[in-house]
Amino acid sequence: MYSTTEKALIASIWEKVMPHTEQWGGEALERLLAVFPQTKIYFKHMNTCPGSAAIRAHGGKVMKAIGSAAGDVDNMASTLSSLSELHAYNLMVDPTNFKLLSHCILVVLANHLPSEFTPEAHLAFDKFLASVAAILSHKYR
Ligand code: HNI
Repeated sequence: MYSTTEKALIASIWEKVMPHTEQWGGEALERLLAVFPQTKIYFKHMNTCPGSAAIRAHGGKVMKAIGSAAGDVDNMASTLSSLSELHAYNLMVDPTNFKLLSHCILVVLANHLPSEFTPEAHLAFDKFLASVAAILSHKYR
């Protein structure tokens, strides 16, 4: 459950991300692969070198999916349901990796939004990303 304040914080951070989904999503995924190189195993079919266009484009897709959840936090589970099936049944991504990606996304937001990313916004967005991760991991149970 999200309070009105948390929803407002998530919406206001998302509003700032929206014009940069591709760029910032790409940066988050690039950071994931650099800082946690064990995650490269899932992207063997792509060029995972720093600056890879494929990784940048994929990061954009991930960030857009996060945006669709941020637009309606009360209905995230249904918004993300097909992605949950994809990650559990087809891609078989170990759920630990969702936490690592969430961390990288928070770092990218803090980098780009030094004044807006207050401790309160950080807390609300971290809670939101933890919900996204929980939903994407749900089908493993
Ligand atoms: Ni993820 C495909 C969203 C975390 C590995 N992933 C997608 C797609 C979206 C997406 C959107 C594209 C689906 C399509 O084309 O129909 N991924 C998300 C979200 C999160 C997430 C919202 C968490 C916040 N994915 C992760 C993590 C990994 C991961 C942590 C592995 C470390 N995802 C993949 C792989 C694909 C993928 C691999 C398929 C890529 C391809 O195109 O072949």
